[in-house]
Amino acid sequence: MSKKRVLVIGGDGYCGWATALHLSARGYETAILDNLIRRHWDNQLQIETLTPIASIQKRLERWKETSGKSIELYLGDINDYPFLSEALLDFKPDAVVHFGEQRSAPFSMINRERAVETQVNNVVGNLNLIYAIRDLMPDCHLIKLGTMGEYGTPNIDIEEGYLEVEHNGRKDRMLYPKQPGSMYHLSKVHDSNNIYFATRIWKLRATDLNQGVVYGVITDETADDELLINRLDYDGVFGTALNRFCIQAAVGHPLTVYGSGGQTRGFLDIRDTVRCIEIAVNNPADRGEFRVFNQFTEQFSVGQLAKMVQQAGAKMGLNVEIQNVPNPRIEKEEHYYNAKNTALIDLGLEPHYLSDSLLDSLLNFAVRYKERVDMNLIPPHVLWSGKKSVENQSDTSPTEPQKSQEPALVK
Ligand code: NAD
Ligand code: USQ
Repeated sequence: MSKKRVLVIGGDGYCGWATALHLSARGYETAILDNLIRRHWDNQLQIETLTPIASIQKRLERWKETSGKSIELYLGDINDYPFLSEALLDFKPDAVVHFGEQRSAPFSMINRERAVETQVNNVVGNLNLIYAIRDLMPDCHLIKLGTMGEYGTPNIDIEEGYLEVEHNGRKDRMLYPKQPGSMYHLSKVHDSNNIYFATRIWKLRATDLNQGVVYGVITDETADDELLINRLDYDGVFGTALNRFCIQAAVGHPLTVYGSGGQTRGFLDIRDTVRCIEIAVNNPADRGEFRVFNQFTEQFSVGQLAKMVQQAGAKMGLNVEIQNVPNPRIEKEEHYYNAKNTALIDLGLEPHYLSDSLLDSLLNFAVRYKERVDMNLIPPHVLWSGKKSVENQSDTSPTEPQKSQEPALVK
């Protein structure tokens, strides 16, 4: 049986690049659609990934040279409906994997403009995709990256998407209540509601992957070639907890645990991200089904992660300090957290659990590129309260145009 055709939207990004190569290497006809806006945001905020990433064209040329496989490229914005429609009609995917969103919680909390930009980019892009699939290829399987942060941190167990509710003697199965913690996480809730609607009303087939925080950088296809290397963000806007801690350890910066560090989240290795997507592609949702999987493999508090990095660093001779910095976010720092994650494992996921060897390899990787680290990019500068951080007290007032002060938010 011929392998499926998979369009990876956001295929120039961290999860998307690793996924596109993983699928291509395994014989799926793969295409990438991306408008490269993430590279533009990096430029605007004057941040760079730890790793020097090549242009998407150079990446794809090198992939063809080394693997003998072509990945088609559609350069454009999914908010541009004619472009999106043409790309879909041209490639004719069996499945669309949708990674193509603004994915940083701090970015979405910089100011009103960034909140609007995040929600318009994410919600409108996703809506366009829903309508394009409905009108052009209703049998196509939409695999949408959601986030565990849609649920927030409720004081009850987190189920996979749905909750059985009994109320006044009657029962129903309803979407699990959402309490997201940022304008970005809210955009994912809006996406989920829109996709759920499309599956109920138009019988589309969709899988919502509520992914936890991803860590790591090496996948089989991106490991050994600088032109295929993946991005690894460490700055206070796009960098995520464990990746940041490893890079901080490598450059001798105290690990920035926000607040008391009891914040608990689901985490997964990027090698499991790519495998989860492949599993979703191979097991499409039924027509009319809105399937929700919680895509993480383990739960940790950020304080626990910092201690693990400290111990792994000590074995390498690094003197790693942990610093509980004032929390720039408004979030619970001590809370109950117990999220289910059995659906992907039932479909065959064999998790890579967080281990000393993974931490060693991440730390070594960070040490290799440490000359590229700009220490000023490490501290968090975006405050959930909307107030300016101490460093920016002298900036323009919030009523003045905000765009000009953004570079100062990321020093
Ligand atoms: P990323 O920023 O590295 O990549 C996103 C890619 O999407 C970028 O290449 C960007 O240019 C592209 N893009 C954004 N808007 C677009 C648009 N309108 N049209 C076309 N392309 C567009 O992000 P990532 O870390 O790879 O995350 C990918 C997805 O996975 C996101 O939806 C994110 O919410 C989700 N996710 C990520 C993590 C994580 O830890 N990185 C965890 C859970 C969920
Ligand atoms: N944190 C620290 N120190 C840091 C960075 C973060 O203590 O230096 C804390 C945060 O306060 C938060 C937790 O770590 O409590 C997670 O923060 P994060 O920046 O690692 O992740 P988050 O903002 O939640 O967003 C990331 C991705 C996003 C994805 C989400 C999955 O950027 O795209 O949706 O992880 S989840 O968290 O499950 O919603």
